[in-house]
Amino acid sequence: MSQRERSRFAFVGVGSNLDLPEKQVMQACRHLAQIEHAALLRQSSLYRSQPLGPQDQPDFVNAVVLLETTLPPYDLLDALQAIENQQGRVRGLRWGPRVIDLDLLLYGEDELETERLRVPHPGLTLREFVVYPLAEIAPDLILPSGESILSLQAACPMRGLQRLEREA
Ligand code: ROI
Repeated sequence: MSQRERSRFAFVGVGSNLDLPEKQVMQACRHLAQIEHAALLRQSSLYRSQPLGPQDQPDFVNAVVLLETTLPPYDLLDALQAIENQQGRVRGLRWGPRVIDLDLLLYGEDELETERLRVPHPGLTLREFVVYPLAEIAPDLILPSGESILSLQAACPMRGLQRLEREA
């Protein structure tokens, strides 16, 4: 990581429901750990979750990671999209199945609202597959709105979310 610029904490949501989802999520985490000018500080367990959106698609595997980075938000987004492309992401149906999906959930305290990027991620507070892994790796987190992750978790139904045991 370059030393001159200020670094930020960024949380990234990882999801997959195609082509061996657990493997895809683990591979994405390895790729995230290799982004230049970023360090992977924490990685949640993997979670199996029911699809949000059309139900005629496989369950998802989700995780959240914490990065510390000096990359500005759009450069980080470029890096996330490069990983998606590398893992063969094809942009199909809006809420359809996907090999890998990387969402920039939070970027420091920033609130960004542009065509390309909305941070905090608009679905964050309502998605159990984001809220629970976030609370696992950052139980002290306070969102830019002032809400704590633990209060969001208390209000968020699990909808069948299952934490997967780590492989030995
Ligand atoms: N549903 C779940 N459970 N997990 C996801 O990561 C996910 N991602 C999506 C849609 C299709 C909206 N549904 C999801 O993009």
